[in-house]
Amino acid sequence: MVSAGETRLLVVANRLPVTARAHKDGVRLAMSSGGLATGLRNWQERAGAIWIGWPGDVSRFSPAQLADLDRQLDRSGVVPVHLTADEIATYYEGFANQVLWPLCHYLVDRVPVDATGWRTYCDVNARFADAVCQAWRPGDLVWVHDYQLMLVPSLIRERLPEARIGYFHHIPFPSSEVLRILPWRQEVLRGLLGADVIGFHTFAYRRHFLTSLLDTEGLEAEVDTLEVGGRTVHTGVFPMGIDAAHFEALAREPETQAVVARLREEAAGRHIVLGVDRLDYTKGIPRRLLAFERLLERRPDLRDRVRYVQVAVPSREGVDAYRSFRRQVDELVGRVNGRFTTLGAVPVHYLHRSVTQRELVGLFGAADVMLVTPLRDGMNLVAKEFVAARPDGDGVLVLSEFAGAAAELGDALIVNPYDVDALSDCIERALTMPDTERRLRMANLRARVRRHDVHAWASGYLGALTQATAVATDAGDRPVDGEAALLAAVTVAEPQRWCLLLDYDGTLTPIVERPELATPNDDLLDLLRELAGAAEVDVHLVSGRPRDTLERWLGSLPVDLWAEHGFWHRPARQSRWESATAVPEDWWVKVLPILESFAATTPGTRVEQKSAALAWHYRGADPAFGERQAHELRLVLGDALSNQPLEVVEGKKVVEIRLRGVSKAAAARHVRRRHGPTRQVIAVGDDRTDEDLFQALPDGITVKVGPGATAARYRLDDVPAVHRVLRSLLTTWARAVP
Ligand code: GDG
Repeated sequence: MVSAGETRLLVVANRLPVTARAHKDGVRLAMSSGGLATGLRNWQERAGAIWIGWPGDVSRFSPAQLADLDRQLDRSGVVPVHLTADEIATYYEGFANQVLWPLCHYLVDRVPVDATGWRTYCDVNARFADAVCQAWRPGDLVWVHDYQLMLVPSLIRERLPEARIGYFHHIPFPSSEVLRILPWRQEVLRGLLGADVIGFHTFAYRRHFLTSLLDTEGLEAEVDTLEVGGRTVHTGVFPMGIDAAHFEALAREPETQAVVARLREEAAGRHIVLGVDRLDYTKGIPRRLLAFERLLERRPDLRDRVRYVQVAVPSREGVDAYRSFRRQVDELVGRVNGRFTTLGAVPVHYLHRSVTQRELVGLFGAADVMLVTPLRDGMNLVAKEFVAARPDGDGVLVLSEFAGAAAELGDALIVNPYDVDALSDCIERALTMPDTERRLRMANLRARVRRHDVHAWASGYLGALTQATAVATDAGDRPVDGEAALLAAVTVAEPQRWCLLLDYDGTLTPIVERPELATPNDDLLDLLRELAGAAEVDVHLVSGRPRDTLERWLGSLPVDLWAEHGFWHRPARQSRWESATAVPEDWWVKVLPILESFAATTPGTRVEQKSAALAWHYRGADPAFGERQAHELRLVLGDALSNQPLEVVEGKKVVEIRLRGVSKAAAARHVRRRHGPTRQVIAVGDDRTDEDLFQALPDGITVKVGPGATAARYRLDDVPAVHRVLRSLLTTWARAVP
């Protein structure tokens, strides 16, 4: 595995963590420390990180200032992708923020009817990919960020097939029913699949992504990985944290304590309820104001005892929806204040501006109740910052169930932000919560936020990316693609006496919808007969199928048959089957009813009974439902089979339960016992169960059919390729024998 100490990181994000200001002689560059930059600090110090992205609007810079900017960026390890005003209006404000942003936040009515910008989105994504390809060196890790750049992973992959690419999605990934509204859903999904590791904040987002792939592309995940064009794509859940130590230290500084004291003094004994958000329609500000209004209606006694401070940071003001949203919020604030302001107090203090980080932490420290009630939010870091900024262990967090943070911060008061009455009750509950409960909840929240901070997040993600791509950097560990390489290996191998161990389904015949229809055709039977008839060649068919099927289909051939994954063996030219292990009589009693109940409730599935195994086949089920049921079945079996001599084996669209220790490796052991090293073994298979065979033959010529991770040394694309190779071998062997 490559360690951080040796590996450069290319971070690709729409906006660079820099601000450039022009002055008369040139440009002043300030690096800002956003969450991501902070999380990568350790990596940057050890191995170096190069940032690639948009440095902001530099349209007013003179040519000399632009040249100065590029020089300084270069010195700071930053590669700028300059965007024109038109590109920003179309790609960023147009497509990313007017189409993808509302869609991912389930606010489909906000998507303009004349959604435009797709072409520019593609072009700008291509420009980012160009910049990455130019900066890239073999071994680098590339980490692409967020919804503005969803096509970049595949655009890089096309040009640098061996690149190690990660992608992290910072906003919600919507349900597949919402994503399918997007006319370019397929392009966007395919864009992401260029990555090796696709990261999300929550399990739900990952689930939605995988369901979208199944619905749109027919691509199925095995737990959390996907096989795409011969590559393995991993998906993972990495909830982003904050620099908790920094917020805590800032909160303890005397200057910050002074801000807290001043805010409390100004509130003159009133409770402070706080909201801090970008002024964005996803953040739930109008319903929050309505809930506060309702509270003051219901509880006149609170009217002069609570102050609600709302910081609304100006955001995306170039987008129409944000301008009209601002008016809506202004009006609501005016209405609540018009109704409830007294000569002594204004209930809502509304700041439409940003604040310094010290003011922000001061506000956190002064608040009795923090309202984080977005309608949807990828994570929401403000919730975590509030918690970290409370070393006094006090304060109540009210958190929307639709913020990613809710999946982690169960000790907050969790609320449905669409339910104005519930939100109003929740604010009341927070204001009147007993001291011990407040402190207990806050203590639990603080433990979580401190432990899972931004450093843990960045190293967790990059660790996963490093590990997932470690094989790709070591060509020696990878199966060699292609028929030519395999034939060359056979031709040079000594001795020239052979054992062929061949799987059946998916290797010699294509996988079919109904397994009973996979009968061998005459071509295949001829091929196998000729192979078995060649001098010094033994052929073994090693299948998961039951004895009677193999006998019916292949019994007339002079080959060894292995049924039920090596449990039964019928030597060539004999009629008796021998079992490899003694089978306890009632081993299936517990398992069969479970499988039958799954077959009954999952249309299109069926149970197969074998001597030493039971299998639940779900190829005929609705793909998504079948996968979900298979997952459920594994969980149920996990409980039911503990302490039993049984194991669960995954196959293609089949969950199989078999006696522990029974595997195709039995066939490998048999030929080794019988012939020792005097015969070279070629083993060919496509399924997980064939991996047992490959692993038992470390010095054999092992061949995986189709994509996917494998222990095999060679890879063939498909069944026709297997037939071609076997035919060529026949010719080679015929020539070798006089
Ligand atoms: C996206 C996702 C996800 C805000 N106002 C001021 C200020 N801030 C800082 C906060 C916080 C950050 O901005 C906002 O982060 P959020 O997480 O709340 O939201 P988004 O910007 O929408 O970010 C989001 C995030 O990506 C990370 O993956 O959590 O769900 O939408 O750090 O403190 N900072 C200062 N003054 C302000 O007025 N100094």
